[in-house]
Amino acid sequence: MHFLTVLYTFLALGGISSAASTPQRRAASGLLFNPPGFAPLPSPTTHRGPQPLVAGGTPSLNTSNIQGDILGQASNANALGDPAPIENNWEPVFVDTSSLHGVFLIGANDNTTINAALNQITTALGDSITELYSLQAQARPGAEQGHEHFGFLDGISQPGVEGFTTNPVNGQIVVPAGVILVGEDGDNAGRPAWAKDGSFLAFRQLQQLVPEFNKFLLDNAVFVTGVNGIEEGSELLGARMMGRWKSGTPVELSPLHDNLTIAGDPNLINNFNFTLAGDNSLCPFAAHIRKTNPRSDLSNTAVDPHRIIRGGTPYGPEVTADEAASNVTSIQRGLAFVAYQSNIAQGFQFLQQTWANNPNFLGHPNFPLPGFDPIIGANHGQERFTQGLDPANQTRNITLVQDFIVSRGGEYFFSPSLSAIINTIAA
Ligand code: N7H
Repeated sequence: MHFLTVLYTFLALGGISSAASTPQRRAASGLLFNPPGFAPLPSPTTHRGPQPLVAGGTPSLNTSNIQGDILGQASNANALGDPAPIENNWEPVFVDTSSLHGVFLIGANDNTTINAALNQITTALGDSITELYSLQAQARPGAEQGHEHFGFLDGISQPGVEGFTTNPVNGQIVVPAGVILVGEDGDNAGRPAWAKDGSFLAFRQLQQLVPEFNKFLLDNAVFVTGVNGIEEGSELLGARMMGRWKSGTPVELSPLHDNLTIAGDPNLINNFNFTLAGDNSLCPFAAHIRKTNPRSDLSNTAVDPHRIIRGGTPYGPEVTADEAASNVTSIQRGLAFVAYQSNIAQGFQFLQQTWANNPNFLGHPNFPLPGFDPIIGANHGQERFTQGLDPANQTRNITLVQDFIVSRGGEYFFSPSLSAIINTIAA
């Protein structure tokens, strides 16, 4: 589903117990927060993430160790590859999160509904909450709806969840429910019982430098027989960096040109593995979708624990004529990245740190090292090398001297199940 408008509102909460028993409070099912029961903070000096709710009336709950998850994102920025110091790039609200306690994600098809929902929340919770930051996201207009700002269709590949996904589309791998949902089969982290069926949320505000990205593609266009002209060569480079054409068609199935028949069929668009050529001639090992979901390159048991459900939405306006003409971004736009998983260390963090930022992954003895994920791979703002993007020359090193995605920070939250909200948190 593509939301026309999504508003992300970051809040500090205080005196939550005063509102906790009202019916309106129970209706606030979008509340995401770092809750009680996940309390053992490493130390006041190292913890930079959201504080647990400690308001009176909070049930006393098992405090199992989940430190890997609740260390805040700011303390994690270096490992994620963000440039230092984060103060230079991050939104201040994410740099010092000492009073950031929660986030509401509000999605609807129009602004009136969004504003009504926000109004309902603020009326119900009154002065027990303070809005610290708000990010207005929205689907892109017209034919670009569902596409992110670089122009690629997003949200195609999501794992199915065992016991919940009844009719997976062709090619959709169904993972054990515990990969996404706390306390289900496959999640052995030992969370408190009330947290069952909740999910951890990794939020990132990722700016995209669209004019710069487009210029890079034109400057570095790649050519093979049948691909003619700078436009086709630059489209091909973009598709090989992503692993999909802008329509969503995987390059593994259609390596040199887009194929709208595949793009238009939900049972074709995600129905592939990376073994068709047994190498990277169809899809580079470095491609974003191969780095973040290597599919049959590895066994299911090696890939499944690292699957995430993504729910990001673009934010910011369309590229202006001035920006397109100058190839320089002057207005911020990007992706309000949202990922759900039962364990952030195994999900979002692992994908970013261990696969996307690791030039040796996915190494193959017969091929040159892939280098960084050319879309999201991060090297503290320094240049990143990639190989295998040029189909005519597998050892050509295409170095990315600038990041086209710039982290503006983020935070980790816990999204409780509706029954946890009703029966435990608001009880
Ligand atoms: Fe990525 N993009 O539009 O450029 N991503 N991503 N992502 N991403 C995917 O297959 C994008 C980011 C994953 O199962 C597609 O649904 C952008 C982060 C995963 O085959 C496109 C940003 C992380 C997949 C993009 C961004 C991931 C995936 C293809 C930031 C994790 C599924 C559409 C601004 C750390 C792979 C699709 C699979 C797909 C884009 C960020 C992970 C087009 C713009 C930070 C797991």
